Amino acid sequence: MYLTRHITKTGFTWAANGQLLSADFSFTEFMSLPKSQINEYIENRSIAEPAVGALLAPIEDEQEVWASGVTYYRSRDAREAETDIKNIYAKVYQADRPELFFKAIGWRAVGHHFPIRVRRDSAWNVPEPELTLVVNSQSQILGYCVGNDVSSRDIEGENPLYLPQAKVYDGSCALGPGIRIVDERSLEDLPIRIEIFRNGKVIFTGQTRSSQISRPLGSLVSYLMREMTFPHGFFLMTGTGIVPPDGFTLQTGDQVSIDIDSFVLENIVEV
Ligand code: DO4
Ligand code: MG
Repeated sequence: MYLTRHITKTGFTWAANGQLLSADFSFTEFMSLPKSQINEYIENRSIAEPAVGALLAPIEDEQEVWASGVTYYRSRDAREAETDIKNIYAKVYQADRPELFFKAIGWRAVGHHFPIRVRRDSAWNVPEPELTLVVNSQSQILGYCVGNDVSSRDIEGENPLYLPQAKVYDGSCALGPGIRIVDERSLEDLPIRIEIFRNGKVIFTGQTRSSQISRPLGSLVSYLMREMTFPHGFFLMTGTGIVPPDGFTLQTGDQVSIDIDSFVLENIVEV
């Protein structure tokens, strides 16, 4: 099943497999149902009318977006190099407890073809292509969307305590294009690819696979839910395994295209 959220004249509407869902579809209710009931919930609300409006981020105001850090060796390596405070990334990469941080409230996430941003007070910025889990209130992984954890490397590199400023600002969280509802096991080895275009030319490409994540996906979910309830479900970015070389920084006008198993999220960097 493929869920999408679309702009309408009066707000937004949801669709499943390209067909509109009736007005009594509630994403928050959907995110609180057991996974075994979601197909029936959707079938009962499907209208034989195609969805046409542009895509919005497949999330609502009530859901939070959380993110994981240093779950791939490449991320551990890049962070160790960007700071002179040694070992904290190497330690968290090996520790039982993962690095988890708050990324965005639902309304701040931007969707496919909406602008992303770099901070005006930062000179070193990168996109982070991340498999993003969609998790219901009962801690079941319903599926995934593509995520971009746009980040400032110099702000975090100056002092890791600045992480919230490096990670959380307008235009730093992109999600989309929709939500693929899948079996959790199918997420274990997905191809993840990024292309960055400047003036129509590819200036960076990178690839990895979700099997390179150093921890089971379920362990990220269970750590996040240890002492927090999510009555409306949540989204969890699972970390980046692709970091452009140190000389690279995003610029206004760059187009970032992230592909996870042929599911593509595209955004342009705006001021
Ligand atoms: O510790 C910094 C954050 C790392 C991160 O966002 C990632 O590994 O994806
Ligand atoms: Mg990240």
